[in-house]
Amino acid sequence: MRLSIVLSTQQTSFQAASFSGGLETNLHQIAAIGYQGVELAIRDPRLVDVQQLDRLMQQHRLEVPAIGTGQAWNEEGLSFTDPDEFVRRAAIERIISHIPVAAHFNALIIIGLIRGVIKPGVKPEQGMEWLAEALRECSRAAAPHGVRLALEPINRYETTLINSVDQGLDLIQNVGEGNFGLLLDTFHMNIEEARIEQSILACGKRIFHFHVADSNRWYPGAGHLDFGTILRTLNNTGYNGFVSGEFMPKPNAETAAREGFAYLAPLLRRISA
Ligand code: LER
Ligand code: MN
Repeated sequence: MRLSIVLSTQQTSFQAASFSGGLETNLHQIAAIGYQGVELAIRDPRLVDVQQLDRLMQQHRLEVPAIGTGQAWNEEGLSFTDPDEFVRRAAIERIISHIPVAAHFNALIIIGLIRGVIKPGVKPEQGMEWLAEALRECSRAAAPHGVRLALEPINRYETTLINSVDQGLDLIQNVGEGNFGLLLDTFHMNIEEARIEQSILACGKRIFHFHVADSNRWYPGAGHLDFGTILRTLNNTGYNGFVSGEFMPKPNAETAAREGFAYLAPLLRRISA
């Protein structure tokens, strides 16, 4: 397991984007701290120069394990479960438009808040049906390119759809595509799961990606989560992807990234020794 950190390619209103804006400076800092990957939050792939990004990644020897897509919901209101079929279609097309970028970097596509929330007047069963259909369509479009999709169970204060790992596993059954799995985030699990380690084991090989923040959504080590047992359990599932820091830039982005790395890197070394 290696460490990456979330970086928004645009300025964003999302609180836990560890870094945002000033791409070159941020990549330089991230690589200098010792991270081996950078998870890119991209609102719209049309606004991104992939060749330039690729040059920067190579220059700083950084991989891109995953692409975050939630800004299309936060900033444009696109969602798989909006009552307006044109909004749902635009959300599906937006996710499909990430596929070439994801394929280029061998990254997976994160389905976070673009799943939406159940809006007034929409029956929950209808919302779940739209969600499963959209995920099936996007997974099928991504499969021939070798791209995987990972849906993130997100706590109840941010969405009404898929808060827990159990609900995520039911959705996986329902969608029924091999390239569709889950992204687990310790911040959300701390709110929704009875026992974080058990939920990690229950998800097993369907863990496609992993976010870390402490209980207070500060960098790991700043709260009261037991990352020793959490990461050992993750390792025991056979997961060997990136552990990606998604925490608030507090007291500032660089200090948070440095402290998080200083806490996690020795832990990961011990676990894999
Ligand atoms: C995104 O990865 C996340 O964890 C959510 O809290 C987005 O709002
Ligand atoms: Mn997350």
